[in-house]
Amino acid sequence: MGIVSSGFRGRRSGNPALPPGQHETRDFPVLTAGPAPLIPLEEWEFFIAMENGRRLSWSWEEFMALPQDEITKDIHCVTSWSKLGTVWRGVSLDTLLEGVETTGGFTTAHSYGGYTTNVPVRDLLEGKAWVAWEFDGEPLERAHGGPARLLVPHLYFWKSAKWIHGLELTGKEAPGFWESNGYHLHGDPWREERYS
Ligand SMILES: Nc1nc2c(c(=O)[nH]1)N[C@H]1C(S)=C(S)[C@@H](COP(=O)(O)O)O[C@H]1N2
Ligand SMILES: [Mo]
Repeated sequence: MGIVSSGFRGRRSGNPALPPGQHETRDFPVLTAGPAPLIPLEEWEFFIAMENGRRLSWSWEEFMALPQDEITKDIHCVTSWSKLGTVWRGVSLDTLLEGVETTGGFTTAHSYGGYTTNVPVRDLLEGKAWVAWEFDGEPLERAHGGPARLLVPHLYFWKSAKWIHGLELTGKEAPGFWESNGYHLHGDPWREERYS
């Protein structure tokens, strides 16, 4: 057998960067359930609430003093658009979760404004997730989650909670906003974990 033509790849687009059922978009759609909250930097914090009752938090200034990563990743929305090669700056969850104890291994991300989404700890560590505050070299626009959002690019983009406030470690997986409304508990685009 020679080269298999891309016409025989079923629902694949022919672009190996695109998960099944996705198409590429060049612009950056805004998808928000409800109004965008406004969080002044003086009031902003990022917290981690542990199962044992301990709580860590960083002010904006403290957060900015942490090691910063530049991240180039493809993002995939469950509504079928993907945006390839997006460039971000932020603090990795490896840095933020360093020394944090968890017995359960699950988290609920809490956003300012009340949005929640659940993500297992194993999907946040080893260079897989960030709290991102810069997009394309500019401070993250409010519509896209500024001052800062969670960025978990290997899962569908609903997991990347905009206006992130903090992470609550939980003993078992507690479905967040979209996960309680029919979306998949995990959300891996390469396995098309769209709906439950
Ligand atoms: N706080 C909050 N975060 C959110 C959402 C939301 O409604 N509120 N929508 C999610 C969904 S469904 C998607 S697809 C992405 C959209 O991000 P964007 O508006 O920057 O494209 O944000 C996710 N994070
Ligand atoms: Mo979405």
